[in-house]
Amino acid sequence: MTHIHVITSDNRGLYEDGIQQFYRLRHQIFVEERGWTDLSHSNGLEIDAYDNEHAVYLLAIDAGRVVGGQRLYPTLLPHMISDVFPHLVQRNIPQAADVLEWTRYFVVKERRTGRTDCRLLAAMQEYCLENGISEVTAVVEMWWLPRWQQTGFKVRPLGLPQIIEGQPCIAAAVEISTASLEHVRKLAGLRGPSLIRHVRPSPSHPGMPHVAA
Ligand code: A1S
Repeated sequence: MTHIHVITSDNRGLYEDGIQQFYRLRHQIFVEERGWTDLSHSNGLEIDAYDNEHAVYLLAIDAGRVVGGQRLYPTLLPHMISDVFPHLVQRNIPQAADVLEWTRYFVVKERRTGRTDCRLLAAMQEYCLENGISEVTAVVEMWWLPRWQQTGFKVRPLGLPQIIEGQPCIAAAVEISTASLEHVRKLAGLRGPSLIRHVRPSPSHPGMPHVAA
């Protein structure tokens, strides 16, 4: 059974294997499959400057195996749009406590039937709603726009499309809302909250980590 796990600096110690799988899959998918060779590394792991204590990972894990994932990062810190793609934004780069940047989204090949994808999209909306986030920003290839429309996401372009490595790409902001969450939850076949949060046992309550949905 696949569950979407929330991994932050607080519980990362419980997920070292999952995070290593995520880095390895990112290399396989973004470098080897998608051909983003700038991200290539001889160790077969794709890790960048934003894989630090501020990153939040939402990983789809089935019986210990990572089958999909994504990363959220604070826009108040230097992030990918402000550091690498500021030219894709026409006016001000959205930078606020309630705006996160959304990157490194994928589903492993054998799970590309749409269902894991919708569960990851629902997880993103659910996590953001729970944490008072109003929108997420991302740089995407243009084919994401119809995908987002199908999943009921409201999107505002931050600038005009530009060609990056031969592909038309755009910076966009995706609204976080209960309506979007409900829409994508239906597509994912989910009836309610789905995030798993393993919490590190506190010194006063040692023992196994507990799970909160
Ligand atoms: C940044 C992303 C941010 C959100 C953070 O009938 P098809 O096969 O044409 O239907 C496809 C296409 O319409 C479209 N699509 C997927 N990949 C495409 C590509 N490279 N170029 C053009 N169109 C593409 O989506 C439909 C469904 O795709 P799918 O792969 O059959 O199934 P699924 O389960 O919906 O998975 C979609 C994703 C994007 C998750 C999966 O293809 C994947 O992980 N791709 C590699 C990672 C990637 O490119 N991530 C986005 C950039 S990060």
